[in-house]
Amino acid sequence: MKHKDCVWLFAGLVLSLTCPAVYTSTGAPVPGGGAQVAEGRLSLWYRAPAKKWTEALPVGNGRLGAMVFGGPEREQLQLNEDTLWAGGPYTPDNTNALAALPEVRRLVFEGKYDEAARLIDRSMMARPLGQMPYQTVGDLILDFPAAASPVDYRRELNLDTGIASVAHTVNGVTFRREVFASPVDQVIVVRLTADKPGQVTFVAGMKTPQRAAITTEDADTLVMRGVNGSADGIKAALKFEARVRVQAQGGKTTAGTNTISVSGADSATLLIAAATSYKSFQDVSGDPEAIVKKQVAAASKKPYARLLEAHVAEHQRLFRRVELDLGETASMKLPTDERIAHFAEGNDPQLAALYFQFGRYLLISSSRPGSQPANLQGIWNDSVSPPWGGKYTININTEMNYWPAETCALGECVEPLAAMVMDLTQTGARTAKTMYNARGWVVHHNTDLWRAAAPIDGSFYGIWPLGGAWLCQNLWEHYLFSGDQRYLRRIYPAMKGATEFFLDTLVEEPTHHWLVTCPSLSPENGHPEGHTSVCAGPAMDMEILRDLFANCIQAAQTLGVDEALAAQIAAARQRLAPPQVGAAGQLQEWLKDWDMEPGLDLHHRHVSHLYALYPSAQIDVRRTPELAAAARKSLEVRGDKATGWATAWRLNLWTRLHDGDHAYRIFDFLLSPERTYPNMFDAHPPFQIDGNFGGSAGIAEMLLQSQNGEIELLPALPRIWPAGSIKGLRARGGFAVDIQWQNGKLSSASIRRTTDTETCTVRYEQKTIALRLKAGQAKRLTGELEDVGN
Ligand code: FUC
Repeated sequence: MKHKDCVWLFAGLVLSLTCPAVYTSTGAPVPGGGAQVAEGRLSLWYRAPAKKWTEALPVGNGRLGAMVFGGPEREQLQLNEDTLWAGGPYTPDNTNALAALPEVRRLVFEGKYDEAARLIDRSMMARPLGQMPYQTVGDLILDFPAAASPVDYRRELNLDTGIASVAHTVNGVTFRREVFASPVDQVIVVRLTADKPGQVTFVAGMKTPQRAAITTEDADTLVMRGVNGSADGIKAALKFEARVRVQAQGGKTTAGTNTISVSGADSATLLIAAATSYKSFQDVSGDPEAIVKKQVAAASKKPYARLLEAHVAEHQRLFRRVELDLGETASMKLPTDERIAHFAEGNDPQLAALYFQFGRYLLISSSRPGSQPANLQGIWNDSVSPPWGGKYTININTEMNYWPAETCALGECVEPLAAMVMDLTQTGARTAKTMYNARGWVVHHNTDLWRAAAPIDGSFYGIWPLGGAWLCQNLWEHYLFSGDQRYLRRIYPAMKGATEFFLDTLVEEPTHHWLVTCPSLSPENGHPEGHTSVCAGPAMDMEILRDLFANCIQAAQTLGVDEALAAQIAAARQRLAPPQVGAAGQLQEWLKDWDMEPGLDLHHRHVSHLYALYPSAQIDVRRTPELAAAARKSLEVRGDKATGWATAWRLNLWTRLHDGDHAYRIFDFLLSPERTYPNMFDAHPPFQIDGNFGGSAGIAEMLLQSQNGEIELLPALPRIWPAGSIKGLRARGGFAVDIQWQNGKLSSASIRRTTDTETCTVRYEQKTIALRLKAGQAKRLTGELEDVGN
């Protein structure tokens, strides 16, 4: 019998004795190692080094990222800096668009969709037709002396501390590596130790696919100076520099032309800094050398223990806000890759909790105040031309990245998204004026570091003007959860500008005289009248605009501004095309009932028209049961299995239909080797991080929803998790919520007020209770929703 079989036999035995599962509390995790890590509750761990990039482990501080491979003889740290993208400031707006617009609209309303698409392709698309890709810095390589078969190898990522580590033993000496990306000191730190003196020997070097020179300085520092790539005819405009200082304790450190060698040291600390000359989407005059020199000099003055302590404290300030316990089984003793491979067997609830926390870890590590927002790969990318450019695809993907932010108590992580939207109000105003002669701002289905806003990739994908409007919804959610009026004042111009663009560009469609977008499309889905997706007024557009307009009116009222404008917005909102139920009982994706026509891709990955069910709350099982039934029908037709992010969207949608078991079936697929790599990164495939974030959001939605003015406990609890607890989830209005359940039923809950909102209504199944809370007060509720005080 193989070792693995033994473990499974053991697991089965434990299960049969303790069925359904061994439930324990989450316990207090130990920074930097210890029992918690060994038990694997909050760690991903492996018995072998990473062979592929999707096996390596990610660390990040929002701005800097590294993928840690963990080879005993060769360590590879693939490095990223979040402003290293190709190109430079550019203006892609097509000046022929405005003249073509009336003719495009005429063709669409006459049903000549292919002709309209051809005209759009000729006259309205961005120049260049693509945007700039996100690019890798390169790699730090550490070569260690060849070792005769290391034993006791273990590689791990501790989500609670944000430390990736490697340990192995060679000839009786145990070596340990720790790697973290400090949000406090703005460097990636590598610590190399051995349990016997004088054993740390290695050569550090770098490599990169960029145009760069690698040299050494000061006998202990590696320096990579380079420039970014050009792309699609846009010239490279960025300088970048990466700097690695090697501080060895004991032994001998020597510099070669492009390597630093350490021999016979007791330990060593490496400080990695990287920066580019990017200051903003229109300013590339930064001095990366000055930045990285300063960062390395400042970090060099601190002992390793202080760097570590500051990093762990800042990471845990965010990470520890939420704890999830779904029960534990013997499966959790297995390495993470084996657990993923066996997840579908249904006896590893703790892996679901780990996946949930991994999504939170990734958001903390790829999106912090001051950094760029998380892109298609978060911050981790080993290529100069990654899939889809590693950009911001905003017809779903970027929005999904931020779905877990509010519910999972990571509201600060939205800040880079808000900052990007404020940039887009500037570039998008140029696009709105040039292409549509409209007020406000517009951005189509993609953007990049340079905040390009024009339609790209051809009419089939690109002529969709709702990207900015949808992003405003994410920003609004942050207000709903935080109640922060200063923040609302800051983002209001973005909401107002997005709205004004549509007040100027909505047109009346000839049949019902509804106000619709034109030209537009239902993201990436072709319709049956022609070979195009181009159409007028797809359901998703109307749904997003219903939200945008309502939120803009509410924001104006809250801030006491723009009364006349609010009235205009309300009038336009009334005239938007309404949701329609088609002949098959489905929610119509388009103005016309095209959904079931022959030749359509019934299982298309995008489920754009279901935006109204999630992330929006326009469709709801209790308030709009007919529309909810239609949405369910659409969802059934689309099916459960899709690309990573599209699977995660379906998961969230089923939670809103309050069908926990169906949601779980989808989650089960998401956390299968088909959709999850060994390092737990989501597989579109290829790697795309949105599925991770959508997955975490989906688990939160199973346990808590608050979109209806009520805090609903366990709205979609799957039967496979009969007992468990969650602490620290957030509800709209600004409440922190803890929930415990047993035998599939609520056993107790606690609601804590975190903002100015004093009252809330809590629901469990058919029961509700109204609570009034003082500032900071928490109230405990029984499983029957009885208020049992503080
Ligand atoms: C949209 C999706 C694709 C992919 C890309 C980045 O175009 O339709 O599946 O996720 O974005």
